[in-house]
Amino acid sequence: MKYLYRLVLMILALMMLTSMSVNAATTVTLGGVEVDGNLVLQPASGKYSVTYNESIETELTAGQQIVFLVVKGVATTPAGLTISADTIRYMDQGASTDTSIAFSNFIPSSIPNCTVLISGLTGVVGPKIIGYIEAVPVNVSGTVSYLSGVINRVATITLTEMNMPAYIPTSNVFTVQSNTSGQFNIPLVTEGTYQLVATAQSHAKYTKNNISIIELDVSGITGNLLSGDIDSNDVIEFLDLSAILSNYNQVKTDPADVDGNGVIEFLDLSAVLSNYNKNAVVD
Ligand SMILES: [Ca+2]
Ligand SMILES: [Ca+2]
Repeated sequence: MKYLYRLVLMILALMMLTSMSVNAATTVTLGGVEVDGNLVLQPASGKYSVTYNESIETELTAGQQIVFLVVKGVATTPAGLTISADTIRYMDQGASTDTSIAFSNFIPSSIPNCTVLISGLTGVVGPKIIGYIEAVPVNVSGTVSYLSGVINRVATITLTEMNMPAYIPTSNVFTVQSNTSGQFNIPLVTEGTYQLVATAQSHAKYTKNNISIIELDVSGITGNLLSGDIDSNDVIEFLDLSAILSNYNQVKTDPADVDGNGVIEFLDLSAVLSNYNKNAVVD
């Protein structure tokens, strides 16, 4: 009876250990797909290495030829990937030991979010996913135009990831300020499809949809914030005009001072008139 009690305790302890190791695995979202964080490869000096230890004893025998693939895209099963000449970012082959196969110091030809697979295991049909590589963040830059005044007005640029699945609680959001010439630079943007929104005081916002960030820097984005939207409702209309007229020739800090030179005057009026009845620009 005493031994049975000990046996039950040991089994319980083992079960706890097993569940602990499962809980300890973090999940990482790559391209909207949750993957085991333990399988996300970390580069050393820009190079990647991976070792696969067979999961059952008969998968490998010494000298077995194994094909190694790094494929663009992320999926939790190989069926979710497109494996073709266009999507393969690295390919190699090597001979295994009796228990493992290693590929060291490889560099994919480019680094979008990738899935790492091996093929040729005994008893495994088709390739098997053994890891993932995270995309290298890129730089997104461009220039927005607006009526820049003497108060060094700048635009706020917000880049928000679009079309995220509902189970992802938060989207990637990046926010920067432009300089007074409207130039902006957003560093470390991760792969995805984004919406850019630029706002500035007394201007209708500018929106650009479906900016695809894959693996290369994006530069040369241009956009136009229409000046004269004093009440910030993204259309330049009578309310904006009347705000100018009711403050005309006054020296004050007010959104009606479209060009930000400290006085509401003909420059502000002409900004409203030149965009009258126009809506915020969406590209
Ligand atoms: Ca308005
Ligand atoms: Ca002014």
